[in-house]
Amino acid sequence: MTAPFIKGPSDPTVQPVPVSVVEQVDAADTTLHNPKRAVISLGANLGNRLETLQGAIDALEDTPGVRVKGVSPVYETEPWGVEPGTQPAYFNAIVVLKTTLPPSSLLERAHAVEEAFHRVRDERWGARTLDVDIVAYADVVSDDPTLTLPHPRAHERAFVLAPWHDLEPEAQLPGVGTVADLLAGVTRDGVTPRKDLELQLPE
Ligand code: A4P
Ligand code: MG
Repeated sequence: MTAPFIKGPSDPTVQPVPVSVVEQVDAADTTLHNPKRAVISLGANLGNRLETLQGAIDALEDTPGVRVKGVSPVYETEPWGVEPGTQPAYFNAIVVLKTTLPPSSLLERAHAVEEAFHRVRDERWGARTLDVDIVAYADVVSDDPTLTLPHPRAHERAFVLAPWHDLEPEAQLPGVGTVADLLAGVTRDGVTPRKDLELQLPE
């Protein structure tokens, strides 16, 4: 008489799940339970800049695990880091969101939103239809080059600090200082509020 066929842990027909698959599943499941605050900088200097910024805000809101909480005024800004007159002016704005995504997933999403607006990454600081940077994520401080937090150049850029200060006058750049103090220490030359324009908070 043969033994009953019982599927148990020692059953040779049950394949162990490869470690790589387990890791992938775990990564897909890394959402946080309590939402964190993140500050995003948007910049556009090609095409219909206002439409692009609004599209980016709407795309962020359409992301599962992301809620847009605040949108700053729009600034028209001279390109930073390039020869004057070689690139069109930017529109810049700041978005504050609450998210259950960990920082790495938020960065992936930021890149996907850039791609959706056909950003071509050719030269550093080159003209672009859309740039989506993570300025800050909760109180996280990290020098990881893939995602440096806070953004390594945010503290010296009026095109980030001015709209952020309008939206959140009490804001702090984690590990650096208050946005108000930082803004007082940089030039606002070439950073002009466009009071005639407005971005909408998604409904
Ligand atoms: N990366 C690291 N940390 C971050 C972060 N906190 N947020 C990595 C977003 N990305 C981060 O970025 C290069 C790499 O940075 C990414 O792969 C990411 O993993 P990128 O967007 O591919 O290239 P980039 O934006 O051309 O370069 P970079 O160095 O990020 O430039 P910035 O600092 O974003 O500056 N002038 C005005 N007036 N307004 C602007 O908005 N923007 C830039 C871009 C230059 N001049 C500007 C403006
Ligand atoms: Mg960038």
